[in-house]
Amino acid sequence: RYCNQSINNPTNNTIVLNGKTYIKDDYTNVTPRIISFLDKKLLHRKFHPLNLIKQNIINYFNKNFIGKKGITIFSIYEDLHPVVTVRENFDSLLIPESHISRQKSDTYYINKEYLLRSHTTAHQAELIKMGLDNFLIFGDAYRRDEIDITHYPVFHQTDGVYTLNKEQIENVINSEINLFENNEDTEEKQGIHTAAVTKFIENHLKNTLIGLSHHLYGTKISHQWVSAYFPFTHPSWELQIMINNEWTEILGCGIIRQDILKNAGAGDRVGWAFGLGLERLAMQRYQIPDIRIFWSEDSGVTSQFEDATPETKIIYKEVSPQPQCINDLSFFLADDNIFHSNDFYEIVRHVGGNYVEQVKLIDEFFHPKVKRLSRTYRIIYRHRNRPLTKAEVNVLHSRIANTTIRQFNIEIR
Ligand code: FA5
Ligand code: MG
Repeated sequence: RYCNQSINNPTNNTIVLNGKTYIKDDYTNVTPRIISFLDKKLLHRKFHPLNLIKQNIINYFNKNFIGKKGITIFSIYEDLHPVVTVRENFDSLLIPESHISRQKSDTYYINKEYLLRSHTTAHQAELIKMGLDNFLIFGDAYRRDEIDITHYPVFHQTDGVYTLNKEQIENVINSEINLFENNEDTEEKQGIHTAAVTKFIENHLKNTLIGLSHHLYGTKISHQWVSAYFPFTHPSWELQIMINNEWTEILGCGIIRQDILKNAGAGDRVGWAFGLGLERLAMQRYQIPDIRIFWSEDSGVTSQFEDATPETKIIYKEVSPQPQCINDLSFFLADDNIFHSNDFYEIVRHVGGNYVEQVKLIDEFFHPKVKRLSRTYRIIYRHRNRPLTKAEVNVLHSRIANTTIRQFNIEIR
């Protein structure tokens, strides 16, 4: 895995991904840069905003869909590899041969058979075939898209699928229902579905997703359903919510095409599916202004989400483009003056002012020989408008040390 860069050089005619070798052909358009994103795994990073949103969505489904045995009925998939077949990404979802998303200009192909999934929906048919009735998929998706503050060639999606058979629906509505008939498709429904079952799934789908948006944005938001088109659902809708006085699309959804269920061996079931972009949700929830911020390793960004839970209200603060200057301060505390870290932070704030971006305790231990408590604080200096010189940071750092000596009688190590 770690040698992707050297293996995937342009003179070589193979690409190695996840231990598997692919032979390049005239479809190949993935670049080493795009391939390098496969190892980033943002959704798995603790305290990453996308991970927090993921947890939040999982919490909603866990809370609202408890089965007979007291456990959630949605299985969760978050480790499915993003290299999939053309069949999985397109054919299994009834996406026609001529659809524009299949073009080399829109999708990252490994070769004519394999590609980097352009949506997490790519796994839907396969999971249904495995016998799963209800599931959520989380993963990275890849598209040769425009690049602006809301689009990036690599982003993250969630798909949800919920299916039931006749008996399960009858248990819910407490009366008999016919699922299937044999008619032509209309704008309102698939020809194979009865009007009654179409209405039942539509209501269940809309209630579930309005519940999800209330869970994420609070119950005061306004929403509207707009008709949409996807080859794999009919009818289909987009859910829009009002954010800063603007209608914003947050997800696409619809009633699963019965042919997909039939082909996957679940023709006796009916159901709904939805798909949403996680960056879009996170940008709204945390007021993150630019999609590139999700890829930042700058501690000025990552520290803002540290120790957060999915419920924590965080408003993202813009980070200075100036370089950081990191200085540690280690000292022994006086036996009779074990002060609180907040008291030290007060000194840093007072002396360092706007030159300090972050300060935190990074180490504390009791020294067995000298029998004294030792602490190390890390201070990250960064000015918003200009780079700092090492010399001026050293002056500030000494001033903080001297003030702490005077106030708490510490001994610098
Ligand atoms: C889909 O991808 C469908 N698979 C969703 C779906 C699933 C519908 C199941 C019905 C049933 P769409 O192309 O609209 O739909 O993408 C879904 C979301 O992905 C978008 O709303 C957007 O939030 C996000 N997205 C798409 N392209 C990008 C991009 N380049 N950068 C960031 N986010 C993107
Ligand atoms: Mg869309």
